[in-house]
Order: sequence, then structure tokens, then C-alpha cells
Amino acid sequence: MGGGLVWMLNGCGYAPVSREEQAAAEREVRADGRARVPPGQQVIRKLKDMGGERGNSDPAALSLRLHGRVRRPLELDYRALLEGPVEEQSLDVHCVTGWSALGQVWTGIPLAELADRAGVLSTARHVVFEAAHGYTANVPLREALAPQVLIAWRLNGDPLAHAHGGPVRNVVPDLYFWKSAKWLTGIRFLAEDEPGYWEVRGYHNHGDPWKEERYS
Ligand SMILES: Nc1nc2c(c(=O)[nH]1)N[C@H]1C(S)=C(S)[C@@H](COP(=O)(O)O)O[C@H]1N2
Ligand SMILES: [Mo]
Repeated sequence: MGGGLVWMLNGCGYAPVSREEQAAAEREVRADGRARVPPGQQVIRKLKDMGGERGNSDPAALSLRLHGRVRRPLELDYRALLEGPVEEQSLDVHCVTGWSALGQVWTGIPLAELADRAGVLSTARHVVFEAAHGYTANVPLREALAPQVLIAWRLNGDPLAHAHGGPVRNVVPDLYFWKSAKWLTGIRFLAEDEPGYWEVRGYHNHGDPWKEERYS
């Protein structure tokens, strides 16, 4: 059988890894003591395109707003983002539909860095990631400012594909992947929580994969 046919039968690379590989991943423990694979998740090799109404793919058109409870609202274009400090982090992502893609290498700037620059007010407790066509996702401020939360523009060495949110998306690896907004346009800091797009449609307000906070 030709390699191409095998690849197609395997679901174009999105097929589950072998049982042995899944079992090995499930035995791994992260530095923070959590299981590498959250309960009920099947490991696959790369991100699936989960769709969504796409935003503008042109980096030159990007204007990322940091606003709300901040001392200095920011409007960052693509070049300003690339000035960094740029970080490359290998992160696992967990989709509520049951797949996990481990060790995805993201390039971006930590949100904590941008938040510092904007001067987040002490009254801020929540973050809403804002994306094209009104998509939003809410995350508690403390979790949004964790060092592994990135505003990312590269994935596995390539510019972030349009299907996966290019030019820029946020990545919150320790919450279900719907909290990672593709085609990011803004980050709003709030005193009161504000459920986002999926959170008002029956998904859990928090979305911790290790607690299986899938639906509310
Ligand atoms: N702007 C925007 N971001 C979005 C979505 C969307 O519909 N629109 N879907 C979310 C959901 S439900 C998931 S699972 C992930 C999927 O990202 P991926 O397609 O890169 O795998 O993006 C999240 N971010
Ligand atoms: Mo999703």
C-alpha cells in the first residue's frame, strides 16, 4: 500500500497515536505534578482545525488592543509584538472534544509581559480574549498571567496558519482549547467575570481539563 494511502487512512495525521504511545504518555507526570494527559483525552500528533469564523489573515492589518482595567491602554501592531521579548515554549493543548496535542512549540510573547506594559489595575480579576466576529473567551486573571500563556504567531516553526488563528492567537494551555482564541483582536481586563462565546452556550465557565470541567 502506498504511503499516501496509509496517511489518508490514518486521518491525514490526526489519527490517535498507538495504544503503546497513549499509555506511555498517560504515565508521564508534569513538573507541576499533574498527569501529562488529562482524563478522557486521546493523544493525536497535531492540532485539528476546529473551524470558526476566520478573521483577517494579513499581519499588516493586525491591531491588538489591551484595554479595560489598565492604566495605559495599548494598540499593538504585528511589528510591535515581534519586538518581544519573544519566547518559544513547548506546550500541550487539550480540546474539549477529546483530543490532546502534546509538545506543540509555540512562539510568542507572554501575556504577563504585555499586561505589565499596560499596567493592569488592582481591581482587575478577569481577562476576556476578544477575536474576530465577536468570539470571546474568559479566563481568571491569575491563570491568564501564568508564564505559559502566550500571544502566539508561530507554531512548530512556521507562521501560525490561518486555520489555526493566524496571524495571532492566545494560548492558554492548561484550560480547554476553546479558551485559546484564534484571530485575536483584543485582550480586555475586567473587575467582574463575563462568560464568553462558548461559556454562554453550555460550556463550563472555567474549563480545567484535569477536573473535566467540560460543560456546565
Ligand atoms: N476566534 C475563534 N477562536 C476560537 C474558536 C472560534 O470558533 N473562533 N474556536 C475555539 C475552539 S472550540 C477550539 S477547540 C480551538 C481550536 O483551535 P484549532 O482549530 O487551532 O485546533 O479554537 C478556539 N478558538
Ligand atoms: Mo472546541
